[in-house]
Amino acid sequence: MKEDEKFRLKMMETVDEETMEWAQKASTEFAKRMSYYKCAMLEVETRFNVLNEEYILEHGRAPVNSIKSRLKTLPSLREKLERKNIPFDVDTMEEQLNDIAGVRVICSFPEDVYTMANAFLAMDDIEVLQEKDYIKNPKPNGYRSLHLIVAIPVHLAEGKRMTKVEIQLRTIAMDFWASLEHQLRYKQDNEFTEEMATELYACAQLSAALDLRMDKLRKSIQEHNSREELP
Ligand code: 0O2
Repeated sequence: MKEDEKFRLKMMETVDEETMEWAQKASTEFAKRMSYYKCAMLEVETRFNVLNEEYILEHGRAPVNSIKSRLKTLPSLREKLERKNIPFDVDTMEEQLNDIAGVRVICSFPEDVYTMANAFLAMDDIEVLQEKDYIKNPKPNGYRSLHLIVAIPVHLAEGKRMTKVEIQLRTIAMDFWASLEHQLRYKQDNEFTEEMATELYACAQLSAALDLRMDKLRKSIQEHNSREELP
């Protein structure tokens, strides 16, 4: 199946009739804008893959464990616009929403998160629009990640188009907690009680402690190896 067809099917996967009607009103322009977001997302992914390769060559280990990308689906876009009281119009959508394209970079160690983020942000054609460091300042529920909103150029036949992408950088431990927390919070039919929130917060503390411990271990292995290499 061609990439375009796969993309179209993915977009339509969860769409109900009403949403389809809503989307069709602006279909051509909408599809065009979504394809720019897809290109921007691929561009961000490629740049992190390149940084990862370069790091492997220099240091012999991979700072990036995996990269996940997603385009917001039509129902999710519509829900967000309605929640924020934003009328559906492709220009307004582009102006007001920062997370239509999202890339999640899962790193091995906390230090890798900052190494990768800094190397990416140092690229001279990237515009940083927003930075939220939930690693240095975790959310009250314990959520940790580094969030960046950037604009990256997409080179089209008619010229360059700066396109917004939300990038979330986190460690494997941070991702493990966030994925399960998201699952528990959204899949739960029952009320989310104070006790459950406290337990989740305790798990977040455990995951942060695990990150610190693994990082310490990495550093001591590195120090040990460099001592061994001394003449
Ligand atoms: P999805 O499906 O992952 O996209 P905004 O998006 O600007 O309206 P906000 O709160 O200012 O909202 O943005 P923020 O704090 O940067 O968080 C946006 C995204 O971070 C969320 O997107 C989640 O992916 C993730 N996130 C933030 N807080 C939490 C949390 O407590 N738990 C988990 N598991 N993820 C979190 P969406 O749109 O919620 O969902």
